Amino acid sequence: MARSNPRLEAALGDITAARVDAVVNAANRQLAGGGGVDGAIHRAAGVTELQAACRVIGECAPGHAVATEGFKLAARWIIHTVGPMWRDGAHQEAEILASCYRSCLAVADELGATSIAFPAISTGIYGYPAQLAAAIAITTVRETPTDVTLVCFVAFDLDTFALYQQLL
Ligand code: AR6
Repeated sequence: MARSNPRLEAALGDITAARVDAVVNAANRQLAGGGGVDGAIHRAAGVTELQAACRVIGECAPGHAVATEGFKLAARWIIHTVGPMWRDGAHQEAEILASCYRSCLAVADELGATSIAFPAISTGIYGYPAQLAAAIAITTVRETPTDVTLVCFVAFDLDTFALYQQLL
């Protein structure tokens, strides 16, 4: 299939309701579940099933991505990626965050997913400044060759939504 630029959209709301092939989870290295969007995805997909699938995979290093089924989600797959914990910006945070977006698109291509929804990876519990993270998210997706045709950036708060709208 010819690679062309995907359509990029911003949305406001709960990513667990996204009608896409693949929903991205902002996970931790242990894939152990947690709070924030990770907790919401586990609850919506089914905690027992998703935890079991994650246990089979084991770990995921920051900047990488792995896939499980979507279980009870409308989405067929969940792509789990581990963002950087923000320290001061001098610890490869930007490189690792960009790598998350690239890795998720690569996994989506392997799966044959053509639509994907991203949360604002690392901007919650991991403390990444939202404006910097939004710029990396959109720039990286724009620069990454992929067969995905629709990328939706799902904000959970109005400020993040406004950032995406400005950048798109
Ligand atoms: N839909 C869309 N976005 C959401 C939702 C939701 N249902 N819930 C929260 N967000 P965070 P991180 C937004 O903390 O910073 C977990 O414990 C949230 O407002 O979920 O990458 C993991 O297990 C923020 O904008 O992820 C890790 O330990 C964004 O999602 C750790 O948190 C990311 O916030 C990962 O931290």
